[in-house]
This record gives sequence, structure tokens and C-alpha cells, in this order.
Amino acid sequence: MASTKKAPLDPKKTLEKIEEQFEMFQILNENGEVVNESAVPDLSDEELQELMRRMVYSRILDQRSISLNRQGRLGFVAPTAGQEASQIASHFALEKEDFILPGYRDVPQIVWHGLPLYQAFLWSRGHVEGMKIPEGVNVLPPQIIIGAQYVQTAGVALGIKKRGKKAVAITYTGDGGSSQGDFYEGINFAGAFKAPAIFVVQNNQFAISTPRDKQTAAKTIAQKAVAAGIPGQLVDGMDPLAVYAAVKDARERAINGEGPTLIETMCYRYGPHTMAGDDPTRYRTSELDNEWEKKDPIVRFRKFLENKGLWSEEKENEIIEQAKEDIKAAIKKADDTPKQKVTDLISVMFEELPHNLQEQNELYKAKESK
Ligand SMILES: Cc1ncc(C[n+]2csc(CCOP(=O)(O)OP(=O)(O)O)c2C)c(N)n1
Ligand SMILES: [Mg+2]
Repeated sequence: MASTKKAPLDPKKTLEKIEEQFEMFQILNENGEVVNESAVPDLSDEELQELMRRMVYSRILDQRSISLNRQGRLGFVAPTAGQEASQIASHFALEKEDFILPGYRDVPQIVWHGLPLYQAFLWSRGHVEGMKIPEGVNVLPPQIIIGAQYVQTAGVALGIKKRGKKAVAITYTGDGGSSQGDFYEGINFAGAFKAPAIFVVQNNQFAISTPRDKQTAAKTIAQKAVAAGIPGQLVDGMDPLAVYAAVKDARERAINGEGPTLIETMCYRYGPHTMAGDDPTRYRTSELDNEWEKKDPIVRFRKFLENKGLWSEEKENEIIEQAKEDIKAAIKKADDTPKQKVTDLISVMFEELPHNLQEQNELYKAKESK
């Protein structure tokens, strides 16, 4: 007779043990005080100021993009305010030779990586000139298909590895994106091939109107790394120093041949999902908005820098003015770009046009020359 002794199965405990290990990594608290001294990254005073400059600039770019959209001068705009630490501080840990595979909200990172601002504006308008990315700027067009950039990143990272380059491919998606099949395929493949990839999930708590707790039963998104056999890190995405340190660490391991990392940045978008018309008051409470605004990355970092004597109102105002001037010049340059023709759109798709597109191209060429 078979033994009636119960096997000591406890898969629930296994899960709990895994989940409790995913603690949120933080260096600066909401008051800009260092709470994790040993983790403070080695950045010079100038670098700290530069990081702040870029976050302030990004906030202004967001505000101006929203108003340009309202004036009908921009097309697609996905607001970024609240996500500056997740976006700018993660980018700050990269090098020029690294590749960025952005989602639609990640325009600031690709602009800081070298995409001229007027081209980002043209992209917003759906103009083909927007994504003719200059030589040497390692950026792919922002992905609209949720999560697709994760699979592409595994491929780009494998390519980097095969060429023996000391660089990484970094990609961004959202909490919603982490539910897509592409998310799992990307992290799994990169893990299997130890490809130098950094997978960032900017968990801004909502996928349009769907809250994070309806997205997954998992306690954290970072723990999804466990199934792919890669390191996962949960980070305070409103803390620029923590985000910077986590990405820097992931980058170092990646270029040392140790493979990819999944990083979840806990953050919030203050604005709507996009400027296409969703109303956040229909799916968020003002209490929740207020709670997150207290964690603001720029306020927090300003306090930190002021305490070190590295920041002033004057300095910040100069940056704001500079950003506004740059944006004005960039929108003018976008306006001055010749209007897109149908043949521009057709001819940009292939190096050599297939037969049917050649026919269409000829047809439109004739129309456009009238
Ligand atoms: C494959 C696919 N499904 C659905 C959509 C429609 N869609 C656009 S944005 C979005 C929500 C994404 O949320 P999240 O990943 O959290 O990113 P966030 O916008 O919050 O930055 C959805 C479902 C899409 N673009 N692609
Ligand atoms: Mg989201």
C-alpha cells in the first residue's frame, strides 16, 4: 500500500518567499534626504546638476508639448510629468553607444540621446522626416504596439553581443505592457542568450484607465524576472538617484557578460494617458494624485541639491527659459519642414520598392507634380 504520508508541498510559501525579497530600492526619501548612504552613486556636483537640469527641461518640454497639442500644432503627445526620474535618470546611466528602444511616452530619453527636438515634433505629427534618425544616434522609433519593443530589444542586445561591443540595449514599457506576451518572450530570450539588455517597466499605476491591481496577481512586476532566470529590481521611480544607481548597476553587469535585468520603477503620470482625450478624473481620485505629487522627483531632487548648496531658483529659471527657447526654435524648424507628400511616405518604406508600391508611387508622383 502506498504511504499516506503527505508530501511537504507548500508552493504558496515558495511564492511568498520570492515576493518578500522584492523590496523597493530607494536612496532619497520624499524630503530629499539620503536614506541609503552606501548606495549613493558616485556622481560629481556637475553631474548631479546636469541630471536636475535635464529633469526640469523635460517637465517644461511636457508642459509645452501639451499646450502645442491643444493649439493643434502637435499630433500625438503622451504626457511625461511625474516620470522624470524614471525616464531621465535611467537615461543618465547610459552611454552614447547604447541603444534605446522606446515606447510612445519615452520621447525625452531619445531626445537626450541625440534625436533633434524638431524631429521629435515631426514624429508627433506623423511626418516621415521625424524618424529619419541621424547616423550615430542609437535610437529606434517609439513603439506604439504595447510591449513589442521588448522582443526587438532582445534581438538588438544579441546583435551587440555578437559584435563584441561594450554596450547595452535598453527598453521601456509600462505596467500594462508587462502583461503582453512580447514582454515575457523578450526577457526570456535575452536571459537564455545572456544578451546585454535592460528592460525597464515604468509602473505608473495605470494602463490608460486600468489600475495596476487589475493587471496581474503578482505583488510586483519586478518579480516576473524570476521566471526568466534574470535579476529583477523594484525601484522607487520618483527617486532619481535610486533609478540611476539601478540602471548603472544593470548596465555594468550587462557589459560584463552577465545578461539582462528587469527594472520596475514605481512612478505616476500626473496628466492624462495621452492628449487624445481620456479624462483621468474618471478613473483616479484626487487623493491618489495628491499622494503621488508629494513624491515628486523634481521637488525631491531640488531639496537634495539645495542642501548641498548646488541649486538655486535663479539656475532653475535659466533652464526653464532655455528650454522654452529651444522648443520655440524646434517647432519653427518643424513648421519649416516641407509638408509630407504621399510619395515621401511610400518611398521611405523600402530601399527598393516592390512592384505594387512602385506603381502607386508613380501614380502619386504624377498627381503631386500637377
Ligand atoms: C498590442 C496593443 N494593445 C493595445 C494597445 C492600446 N493601448 C495603447 S496604450 C495602452 C495602455 C498601456 O499602458 P502601460 O503599458 O501601463 O503604459 P503607460 O501608457 O501607462 O505608460 C493600450 C492598451 C496598443 N497600443 N497595442
Ligand atoms: Mg502604465
